[in-house]
Amino acid sequence: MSETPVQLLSPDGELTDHPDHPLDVDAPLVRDLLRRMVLARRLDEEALHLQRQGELGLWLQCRGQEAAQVGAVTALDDRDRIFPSYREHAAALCRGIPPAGLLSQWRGCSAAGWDPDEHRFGVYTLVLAAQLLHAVGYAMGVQRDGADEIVMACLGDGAASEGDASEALNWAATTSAPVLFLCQNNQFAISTPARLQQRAPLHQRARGFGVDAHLVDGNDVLAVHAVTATAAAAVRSGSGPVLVEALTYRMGGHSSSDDPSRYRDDAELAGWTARDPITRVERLLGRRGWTDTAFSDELRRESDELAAQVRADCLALAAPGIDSVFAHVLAGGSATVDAERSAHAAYAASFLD
Ligand SMILES: Cc1ncc(C[n+]2csc(CCOP(=O)(O)OP(=O)(O)O)c2C)c(N)n1
Repeated sequence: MSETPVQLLSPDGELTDHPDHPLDVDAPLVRDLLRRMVLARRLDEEALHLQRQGELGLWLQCRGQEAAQVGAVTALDDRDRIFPSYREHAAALCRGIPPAGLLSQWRGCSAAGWDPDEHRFGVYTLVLAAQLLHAVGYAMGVQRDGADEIVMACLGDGAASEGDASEALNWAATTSAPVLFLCQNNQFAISTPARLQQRAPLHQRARGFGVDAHLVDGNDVLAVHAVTATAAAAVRSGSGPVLVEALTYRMGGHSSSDDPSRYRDDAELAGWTARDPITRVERLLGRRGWTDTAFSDELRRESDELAAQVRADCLALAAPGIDSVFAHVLAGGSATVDAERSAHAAYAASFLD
């Protein structure tokens, strides 16, 4: 049987304390978390519009998952390393990745639009769960170097069904690697509901591997922030990996290519809409008198500006020359790749236009 998820903020905006996950909640913290979620949602919406207008090949919305990502990343230190999957746009914004960097992959302009070292944020991984093994391997290196950082590895409920996920959990447990696994259980793996692909909830499965685990309301940014802070402190103390399962909901389709109304019903969607991560924080700010017109006007202005910037930056992304495909195959180059580059150049030159 699954346990009750940790919650600090009810969907009505009512705040309660949790004995195991204390958090000093004040206006600056709540405003900061809200701002990050609002900007992430605006980026997400604008990117979807761009996809619909043919400017992006594909977009995978993170709408609904802003609290899980913002709550978790803001509970880490900047030096901690994150290994994302492919829907972590809100997390990426928290790490200062420029929106154009995020969009360039989905516009087909690059395989990764940012420097993972600069932002301490790995490239998006589309092969499910592969990043978990990268994260554990990296964390084992951190451990051997005695480096002052921990690693956060992101996965979805669907990725948890991959063999690589079990392998990563087991390796992390047996080596006591400093990894915090963040599972955003958004209820679906494309069209497959989580209940059809697991008999035991993921937080329980993690414990079976010897990985301590927490279950949290993933639409409650304060709860995710508090639980991740507890988990990060444990991982940092050297006591081994921890998994945080954030129960959330993917409000959009799996990607801009599918129609979610084919596999889920309106009542379910309405139930989760009532638990929207942004609305409940706005309610808290209202209840406490922590908001005013100046704050909301400024946030609206900032998000309009972001949307305009996202659009302008996207349209300015130039298609890469074919040479770049050959340039990044092998460090130092190779005669075979050079021959292939020449063969392609000759082929391209054979066309009349
Ligand atoms: C190894 C592998 N198998 C299958 C796929 C196809 N695939 C892409 S996304 C996806 C579902 C992922 O669901 P989840 O991990 O819950 O993440 P979400 O997309 O819901 O964020 C699948 C099966 C893949 N990308 N990689």
